[in-house]
Parts: sequence; C-alpha cells; structure tokens
Amino acid sequence: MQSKLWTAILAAACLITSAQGAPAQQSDVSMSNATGSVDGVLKDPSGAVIAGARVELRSTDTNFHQTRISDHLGHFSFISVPAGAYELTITASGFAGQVLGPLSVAAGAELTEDLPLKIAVEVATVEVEGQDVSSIAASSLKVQASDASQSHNSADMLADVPGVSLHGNGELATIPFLHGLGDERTKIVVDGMTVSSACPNHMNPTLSYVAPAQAAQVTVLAGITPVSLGGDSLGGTISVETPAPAFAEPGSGLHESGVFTGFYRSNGTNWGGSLSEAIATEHLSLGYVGAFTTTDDYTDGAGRKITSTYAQSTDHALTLVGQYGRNFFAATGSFHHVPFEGFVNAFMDLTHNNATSLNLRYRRTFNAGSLDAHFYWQNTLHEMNFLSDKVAVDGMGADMPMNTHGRDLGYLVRYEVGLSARHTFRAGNELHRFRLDDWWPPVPGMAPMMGPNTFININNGRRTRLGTYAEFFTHWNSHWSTLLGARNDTVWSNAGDVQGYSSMYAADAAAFNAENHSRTDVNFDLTALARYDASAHAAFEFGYARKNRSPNLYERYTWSTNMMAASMIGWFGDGNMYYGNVALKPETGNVISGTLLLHAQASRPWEIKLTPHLNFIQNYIDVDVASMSMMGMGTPLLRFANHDARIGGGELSGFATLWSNDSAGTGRLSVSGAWLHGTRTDSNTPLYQMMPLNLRLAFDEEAKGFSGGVGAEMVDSKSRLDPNRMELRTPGYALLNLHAAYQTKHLQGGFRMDNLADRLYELPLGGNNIDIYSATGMMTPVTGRGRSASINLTAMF
Ligand SMILES: [Cu+2]
Repeated sequence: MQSKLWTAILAAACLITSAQGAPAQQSDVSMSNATGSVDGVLKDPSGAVIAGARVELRSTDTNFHQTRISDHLGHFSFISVPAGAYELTITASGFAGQVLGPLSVAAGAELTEDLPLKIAVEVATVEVEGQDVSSIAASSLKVQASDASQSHNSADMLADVPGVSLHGNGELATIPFLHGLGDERTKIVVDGMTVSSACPNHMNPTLSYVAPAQAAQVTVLAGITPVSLGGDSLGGTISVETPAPAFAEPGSGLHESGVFTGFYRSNGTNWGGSLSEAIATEHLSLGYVGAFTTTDDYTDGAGRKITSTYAQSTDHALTLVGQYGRNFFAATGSFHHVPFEGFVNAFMDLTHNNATSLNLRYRRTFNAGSLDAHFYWQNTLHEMNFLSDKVAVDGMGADMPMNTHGRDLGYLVRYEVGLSARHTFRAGNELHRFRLDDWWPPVPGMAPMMGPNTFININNGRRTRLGTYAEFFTHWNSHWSTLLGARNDTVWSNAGDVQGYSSMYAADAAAFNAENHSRTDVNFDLTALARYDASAHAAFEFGYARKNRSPNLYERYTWSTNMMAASMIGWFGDGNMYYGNVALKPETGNVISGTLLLHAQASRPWEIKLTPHLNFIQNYIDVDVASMSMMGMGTPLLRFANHDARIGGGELSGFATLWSNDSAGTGRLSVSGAWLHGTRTDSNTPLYQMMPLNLRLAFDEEAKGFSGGVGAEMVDSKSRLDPNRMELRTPGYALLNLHAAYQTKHLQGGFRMDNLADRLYELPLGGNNIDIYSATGMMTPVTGRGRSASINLTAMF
C-alpha cells in the first residue's frame, strides 16, 4: 500500500508572492486591487517532472477560477490572482486527482511553502506525439464518438479548426490544407507514422488510413511548427493520436470496456459503424477497433445525383500495450480495405486499396526526461479503373487497369530532458523511406494507345528522408517563454527507367531514361517562437520559421507528355494533364506569424484568438504550361516547375459563454473565420486553389445531458483564379445546420441536419466534375451535398 501512495513535493514549493506591480495598499483589508501569483513545479516522488497536468486554482470564497496545464518542466503559473483563500486541484494523466489547500494569496507578503502532494499511481504517464506543444496557435481537437460518426472521413473532423480548409477528394480521402498549403505540403502523422500517397491522384492520403472511430485526438499546428514536429512540411503539421489504452486499477482484476457506434445519413444512403473493445490487466492492455462505412452517390441541392461519389471501406486495428514501471510499449497491427471509391473529380476510380501496417512504440521516462522510439511499416496495394458510373458516362464498357504498390518504412527516436528548472532540451532523429511502383497493364485490343506493353509510370521509385533536430524550450519567467529549434532533413530520391504502352510513347521514355534520376536535397529548417503571457487574460506569441518540402516521386518522375497518360497524373481534381520534372528543387517557406489570445475563465469563459500569417515560398512547386490545348480537349498540358510564391492571411476564432449555471446549463456562441491571399510572385498571378474568405458561426446549448445547436457556414466567391490551370470561379454561399443529442452514462443518441435549406453550391476546393466533362465536354466545379439528415447512436459498455 505504501508503495502505491507516493509522496511528492510541489517543488520550488508553491511560491505564493505578491505581484511586483500591484498597488501596495496593504492596510486596505478589502484589497480589491491587490493581486498575487501562484507558481509551482510538479514532480513525482522520484523527482521526475509531471508535464501536461491540469492545475486548477479555485477561490474558496469568490467565483474566481483558472486552469493551467503544466509545461515540459512541470511548471505552472497563475498571475494577477486576487488576494484571498484558494484551493489547488491537480489532475495528471496516470495520477489520482489531488486537492491542495487552503492556500493564502496575499498582497505585499512573500511566502514560500512546501506542500506535500500525495499521488496514487494508476497508470504510467502516456505522452503522445504532438501533445507536448505549448504553442497557443495550436488547435487541439478531442474526438468524441458522436463527432466521429458525423464525419465521412478523419479529415472532415477538422472542418471547424481555424486555418484548415478541406479539398474534396472522394468520400473517404478528403485532403486538409493548412494556410493554403495542402496535401503533401502538410506533414500528417498518425501515432508518429508517416504514409505517402501511393497513387498518381492521391486517392489514398495519410488520413484516409485512419477511420474517424480510430482517432482520439487531432492536433493542428498551422504555420510555425516546432522543428520536433516538422520535416517535409510547408503548411504545418497535423498529428492524429489513437486512444490511450485503458489499464486495470491495481487489485481490481480484469478491466473490460467497449464502445459501439452506428450511424445513418439520408443523402447518399450512407451508413456504418464501429466497435472498439479493450481488455486489460494492470500491466497489459489488448484493444481492437473495427470500422465500416458504405455510401451511395449523393445528391446536390438541385436534386441531381453526383455520380462517382460512392465508396466503401473496412478497417481493423489490433493493439497490444504494456507498461512496467517507467517503460511503456505498444504494438499496433492494422488492415485497411477499400473495395471501391468513386472520384467525380478524376478520370479514374479507386477499385481496390488494401493496406497492412505495423506500428511499434517504446517509451521510457527518466528522472528528468523521456525517450520515445517508433518503428513503422506499411504495405499498400492500390488499383484504379472505371466503376459503373464512369462506364455509363463513357458508354463503352471501358477498361484501363492502373496499379500502384507503395511501401513505407520508418523510425523515429526522440529524447527530451529538463536541463534545469527553466530549460528543456529535445533532440530527435527520424527516417522515412517510401518505395513506389506504378504500372498500367496493357488493355487487349487497345494497342498502340494502351498496349501491347505495360506502361511503366514509376519504376522502383525511392524517396528516403533522414531528419535530425535539436530544440530548446525555455520558460524564462511567468511572462516569457521561447522555443528555438533547428533541423536538417536530407532527402535522397531516385527511380529506374520506364517504358510506354507502345512505340508511340518511345520518344518521351527515351528522353526520361537518358536523364540522371538520382537527386539529393539537403534541407535546413529553423523555428524561433516567443510567447508573452501579459496577464491571465492576454497572451501573445510570434515567431519565424523556415521550412522545407522536397518534391514527391510523382512530381519528379512522371514522364509522359501523351495526353491520355498525362491526364492520369495530378491530385488537384481538375482534369488537367501533368508530367514531372527531375530537376525540381525543394520548396522553402519563410513564415512570419503571430497569435494574439484574449480570454477569461471566470464564471462565463470567453476567448478570442487572432492569427495573421505570411509565408514567402522560394521554389514553390507550381506548373509551366507545355501546351494549352491538346487535340481540342481544352485542358492544358502542364509540367511541374519551381516558381516563387507568397501566401498571406489571417484567422479569427473565439467563443463567448452566454450563460452558465446549474439550472439552465450552458449556452455558447462560437466563431471561426479565415482569409487567404496567395500569389505567384514572378507572374503576379493568383495561386491555385486558395480557399476564399469564410466564416463559421455556431450557437450551442447544453443542459442535463441534452445538447443542441445551430451553425452557419458562409463562404465568399472564389474569384482569384490561376490562369495556367484554367481554374473555375465558384460563387459564394451560406449553409445552415442543426444538431441535437442526448447523453446518459452509457448511451448517446444524436440527430443532425446539414444544408438545411437544401442550397445548391459549388465547392471552392472540390475540383471539377470530370464525369460531366467526359459526357458533355463542359468543365464545371463539383457541387456539394444537398440537405442530409443523419442519426447516430453510441453505446459505451
Ligand atoms: Cu489511384
């Protein structure tokens, strides 16, 4: 029993002092202007600091109440605290909650106390990738089962996050953009794992491999990213974590828990569900998550069926986790199967995508730090062809198999240590290797256009990135903290020789094969970020980051200028024709950004966050027009090429609590808006696919297990258009949604109605409707989903 109840010390004790700037009206007993501060460092009995703990300071006689999260050094600080009596509640992952008090905060007196903190050990601290970010610009999304069942895919869950815009790409493969930089310009990691798109149309981006039901937390860092979470990124980092494992409490026998979810959405007859189950002892936990979703084509606001929007997928993941003292390990094996997924904005559909992956993690905590190691592997088999909608629009029972085999392999090791009470040092090394084969078997009777040989699009493509970084986090005083980091990523890429279907492709193949394909990029990233906590109500953060992304294998090594072959390349959903450029240089972004946070955590909390940002990008991978109109198709042939660019913008987000009390519950108004302006600087033309000005407003109410709300999304017209890509204008629109849910201890049921007024609108980042183009020769933007009602049910057992 004694070994379970450890005694720890709030080291540096609790320094309870008067603030220097407070008026020294000591004789005034009411002291309404007098403020003090509460500082401390949380340590466990072994002296290791406790990071990420929730520290609540609550007045015992007024409604003053504030919360802090302890930083990497276990440090927390409350400033401008009115004089009075307080209680401090400490909740740390893995430790029982602890209440300390009464504490006396007084003006004009300096007092140091040693407060013994008893902590019962329940589980080891599980610190997940991306959680140890002290940036106020970061957005962290805790995924609830009901959120998961309301999203078509994991990227859709980010719709409300400031700075994120979503590029429509199949029903299961939405691609998030951060500050106008999307797809592989944004670093996306799932439990520390990086997976490259193994498809010339990016039908299988990283987030398509994690079902919404498998995600527990998503952290979004747009713009300035700590180098520890960077590498191969221009836009920022999105980190997805799966749920932390449950363990049995000591002496309580086996722990068993599970969650079942089911949902149905009317538009497109979309239904599915998930099942997760965990069984655990004190030291070992075995978990399973399975998810299934299937959907038919949706209808837009004009009642038209949008062809090639059907899809189905199945996911299974099995995780074994162990914890012994300061050691934690996890092994996850997963299988992802998509039998079909239509792509209305591509010439091809996905007809098969199977991925098998393994992710191993090990973590050890030391007295003043921790060591994390990951190893991962994924094997992806991807096939494209035409599904029934496309066969119907082409009217000829067309067949064109295209196969891709991708293999991702990587490790990452990170070490973090508290050098002193104020300084934390982090260093890491990581490797990601992607191997790619992309080939298109001959179609009988279709030579020389599609036979008699196999078309080799990418032959034994290899891209290996080795990254190394070092980073210092310093908490100078209760006002200032800084983050400084540098990293190097060396990227080696190469690909073998190619061939076309027939001699009509021979000239391009010969020209490509004559080139030296081996390229080495040496990239240096820097991050310098400073944060100033002016008071309990205002904080300001600003900084600079230099970030790099090396070209992907499709940008460098696709080679055919043939109209048909080039129309198969590209992940922009636009029907344009693309081919690669071996000589491409890495893209280098220089980001300047700041975030102003104003907030209050009184009885009715509110918050306003404003983030302006500016990114000067050298060698942005854009396109050169090789030919404006091939054989009367009216779409340009484009070659990837480096050009300088600039993206500026701003985000505003916030919320206000309108009321909060025991009888009427809570009412909250929230807002999130973003503006972007992207320009290619050498030609002074608009950058491609920049999300227009947009604003989201929501009113939500919660009381006694009931929650409900209304939301509005307003998007301006997209009128700044890239002339080289023949980008189409999309008009502005406004959509309304409503939702309601009721929750008991074990059950939750929800109802939601999207696009309430059944508006017809065009998606600014949804690409063009290629099915309509194939049938009529007219290029039009893809229209969004019309009114859709959905219900979901979650049971926890
Ligand atoms: Cu594909």
